[in-house]
Amino acid sequence: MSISLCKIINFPTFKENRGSLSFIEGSNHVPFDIKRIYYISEVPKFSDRGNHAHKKLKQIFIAISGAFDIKLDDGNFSKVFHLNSKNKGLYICPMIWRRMYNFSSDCTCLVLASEKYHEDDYIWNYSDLKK
Ligand code: T46
Repeated sequence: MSISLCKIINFPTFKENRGSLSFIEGSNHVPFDIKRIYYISEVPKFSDRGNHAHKKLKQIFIAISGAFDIKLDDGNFSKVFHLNSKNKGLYICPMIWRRMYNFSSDCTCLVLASEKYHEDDYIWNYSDLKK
């Protein structure tokens, strides 16, 4: 798996005087069937999250409010994304190391996931990912 498969997906958004509405449609905007949704919030200023890869899991990360940075690494190349829009999602394919950091105090990160939670899907050592 290559980091080049990880990309920003734009969600359709209607901005009006009465507010903004964005939507995400299964087969149109998400390249997998959604089996789980979770969200991360209240991350202290200098904390980070992630620091692992997944064997099979595909995910889309959305900064529903606030902002954070995420560094992706496929063992050969790395890339940093700044997520700060509820209208955009970052698709992450399997076998990508990720570290999320620089969370703003108002940040909530919503994650769409292709599988239910399985502890054995996690790769905890970067050297195992390289192998
Ligand atoms: C990822 C990053 C960005 C569950 O019981 N069910 C769940 O669906 C999830 C996601 C977590 N948990 C439990 C497992 C841990 O005891 O919640 C606790 C905290 O999870 P974790 O340490 O995995 O949190 P992060 O932020 O390091 O990682 C999570 C996701 O696990 C992971 O897939 O990519 O967010």
